[in-house]
Amino acid sequence: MKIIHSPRHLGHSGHVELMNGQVVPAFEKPERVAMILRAVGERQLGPFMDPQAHGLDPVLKVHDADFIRFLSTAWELWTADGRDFPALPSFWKAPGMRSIEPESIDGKLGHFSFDAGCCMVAGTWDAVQAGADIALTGVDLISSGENAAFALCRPPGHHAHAGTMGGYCFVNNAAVAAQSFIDRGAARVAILDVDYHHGNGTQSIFYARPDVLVCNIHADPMQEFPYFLGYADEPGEGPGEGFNANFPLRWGTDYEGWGAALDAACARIEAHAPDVVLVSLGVDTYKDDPISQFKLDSPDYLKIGARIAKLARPTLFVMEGGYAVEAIGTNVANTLEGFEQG
Ligand code: OKP
Ligand code: ZN
Repeated sequence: MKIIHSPRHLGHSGHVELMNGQVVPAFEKPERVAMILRAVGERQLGPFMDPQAHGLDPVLKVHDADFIRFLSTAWELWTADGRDFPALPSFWKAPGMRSIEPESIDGKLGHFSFDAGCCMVAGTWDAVQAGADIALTGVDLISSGENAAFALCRPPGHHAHAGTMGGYCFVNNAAVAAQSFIDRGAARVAILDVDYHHGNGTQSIFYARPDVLVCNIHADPMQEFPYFLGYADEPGEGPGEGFNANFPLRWGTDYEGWGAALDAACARIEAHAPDVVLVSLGVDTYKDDPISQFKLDSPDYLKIGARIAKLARPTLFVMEGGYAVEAIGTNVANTLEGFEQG
């Protein structure tokens, strides 16, 4: 399958995050992409290709214009205050406060985020735009008849809401791609999010819609980030009721439990009869992931790919998380190889 990637992600580097209250180097780092490229290259899963520029119109179909304007100007505003170090939000509104975009960059950072997971540097916005173009180029490929493609986006996207960044995610690449499929004539899309963390942004964006089914397999938010969405009793609302399905699993889950949830999610997807399946591909379910608590092993990703192939639909893989850099390449390549052989 074609693998779309760009070196522009390299600009999003040298940033930090808060881990257990301490400032640490970001887990979501450029080496992740280098390791994936190496593994998929060695196994000849390609060919590789560059993304095509699609502009911001398809991004604005799922994201608020004021949020995108903020992302595009945040670094300029931050450095205009004389700050020559990474930008990090640290103020948020409590319920009962007002939803206002302040003039101050610190106020804006809080208004447009839900955590301190979205540190910004000079090259962040360019990397984020490249990520959206990578996902949209994947849509081009599937729309022109390819059976599968891999959009190697970085940073990830599934935690980003229409107007809010968080959890390392700025623009929701999978949501932008799903909406683009609909705008190009797909009647039904299914998003299968297999990242360790619940894809709260993707769920939220499509929560009231029946055309985009969202299925999430993830760590129980009672125990794990994002804590405040991703429970089993979130079926969708209004016309979207019945078109969101969450499969929260406890810390320590291995492939026995995880694979059973995958089967259940795939059954729900088959009932939806989607024109296209979009996989939010996180491999932070891996046993040695430094920020995660599931117990999947590298061979399990072959099984995941094979099960997804059994859906027998055109499939766009969009990269999300995975922080065990030494294994991320193997685990991604195994998923794609399992799909191609399945
Ligand atoms: C992004 B993706 C404090 C712990 C919270 C946020 C995890 C975001 C994961 N830094 N971390 O779903 O892999
Ligand atoms: Zn994750």
